[in-house]
Amino acid sequence: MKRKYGLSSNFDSIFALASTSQRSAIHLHRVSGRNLFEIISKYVYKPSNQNENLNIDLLLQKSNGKAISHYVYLKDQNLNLIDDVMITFFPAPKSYTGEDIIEIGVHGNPLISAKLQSLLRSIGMRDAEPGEFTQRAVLNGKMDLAQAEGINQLIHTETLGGIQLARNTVEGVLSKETELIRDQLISMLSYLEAHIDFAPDEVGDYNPSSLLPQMEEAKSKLEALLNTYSTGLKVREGVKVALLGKPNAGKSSLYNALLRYERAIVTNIPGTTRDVLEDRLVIQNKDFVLIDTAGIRNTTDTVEKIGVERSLKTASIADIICFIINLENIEYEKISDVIKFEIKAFLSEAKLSKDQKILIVISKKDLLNEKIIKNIENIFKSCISEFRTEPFGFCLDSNIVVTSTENTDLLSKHLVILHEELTGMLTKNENPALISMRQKNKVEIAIKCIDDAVNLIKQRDFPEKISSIINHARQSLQEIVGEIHLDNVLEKIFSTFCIGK
Ligand SMILES: Nc1nc2c(ncn2[C@@H]2O[C@H](COP(=O)(O)OP(=O)(O)OP(=O)(O)O)[C@@H](O)[C@H]2O)c(=O)[nH]1
Ligand SMILES: [Mg+2]
Repeated sequence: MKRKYGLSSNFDSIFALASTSQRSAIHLHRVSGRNLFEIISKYVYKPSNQNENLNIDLLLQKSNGKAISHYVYLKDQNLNLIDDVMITFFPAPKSYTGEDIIEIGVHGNPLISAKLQSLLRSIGMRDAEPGEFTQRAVLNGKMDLAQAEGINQLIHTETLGGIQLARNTVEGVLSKETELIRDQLISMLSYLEAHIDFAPDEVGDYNPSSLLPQMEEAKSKLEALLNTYSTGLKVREGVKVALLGKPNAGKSSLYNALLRYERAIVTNIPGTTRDVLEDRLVIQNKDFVLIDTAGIRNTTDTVEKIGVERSLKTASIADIICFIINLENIEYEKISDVIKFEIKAFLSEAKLSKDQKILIVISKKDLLNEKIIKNIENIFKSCISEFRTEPFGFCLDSNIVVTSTENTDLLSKHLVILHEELTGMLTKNENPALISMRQKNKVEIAIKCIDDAVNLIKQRDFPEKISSIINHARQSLQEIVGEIHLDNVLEKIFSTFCIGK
């Protein structure tokens, strides 16, 4: 049967163990190359008659060129049995790489895998480099470079959010968005090129300022795309939630309660926590990194002092600060002053930035009287206007949460809301997101080029110059999805892949 092979068909056949190499139920080996089925057919035997080869060609004809799986006996050149295996044939071009692919599932013993691999080597195949299967898929037009990066992230990401972003990229959401912006640039280029090549009576008067609105639009789309990188990092790595406050506020107790196990040491001695603790936390499929810190106070204790410095450092890198206030044993009339004093002291010490969120959490609810619990929201509302004038007081969430360690549902709910505010639509819809530094750099170059082009237009510079710089922006966007001519760039990208992918 004649099959179409892609660009990479001049390459040799490659193989790799695509699953774990540890002892396990199955070891899955993957082979990709040209005319693979013919080569391998000599070693594949029918289980019903172990002296008769399986007629792969006939099977593929019956399946109309679709992938087929078979239970077979695999023997080496000396007719020694390697293993009874499940083998799947994926004919070119409808395979992952665009070449013929064979997947062989042997019993998951490293010795059996070694026997299979030595057979493959002895018949002229070689061990694949990391990511080489996907590289061939890109070369054969099965996917673009951005999608390939999505595949790599799908495997490496450690969060549910990361999986969703990677999935969107694999589905081509980012590729489509860059294509749309690139098309806009191409339409500007065609206007400029027309005026370079033709006289005004043929193509109308030359008025490059007419391109400015389109340029603004392309730039704002690119800037929105650029922002998805840092937001995407929050989604992928988890939104950082730091529990901060004075000693004994109940930070470590809430840390344990949210994690649902006794991770941090809790005592009634103020200054118990000295170091920063970090753990992953998932609430309603949202990924967080929960951080417990040492209580902030003036202290002469050397170790505690270092702990406090670390707490303040953590405050500066957290996405959400849960500022914990303990109102245990505070008279009702003094509550407002205590809240104001603690928040002001914190805001004056911590170095915050405008995109952080602060949620005020009143701890030890079970120790507070009903009057406090009932009126705390109103008391807080009357305080909050004062904080607006404080540096970074505007980061304060206008909500206040009263919680005990017994029931943290309300606190969790607020964390989910703040997560959504920080990550926006990125986790909700199939929105494009930049998922690698490489992609981010390409978008930054395109934005810079558009800025330069706008300046050239305003200075009434030559259309050739404007065109050349817009073309550079177009090329940079093109490189997000592919069209990279430098082999070393490709090599760098695929070197971070797993072997067998
Ligand atoms: N009744 C009650 N006690 C609590 C609650 N949360 C914390 N506590 C108690 O408050 C004390 C201090 O709790 P921690 O969680 O260690 O406080 P912390 O803020 O981590 O303190 P440092 O590590 O010293 O900064 C402990 O005795 C806890 O048992 C709560 O919701 N209810
Ligand atoms: Mg603690």
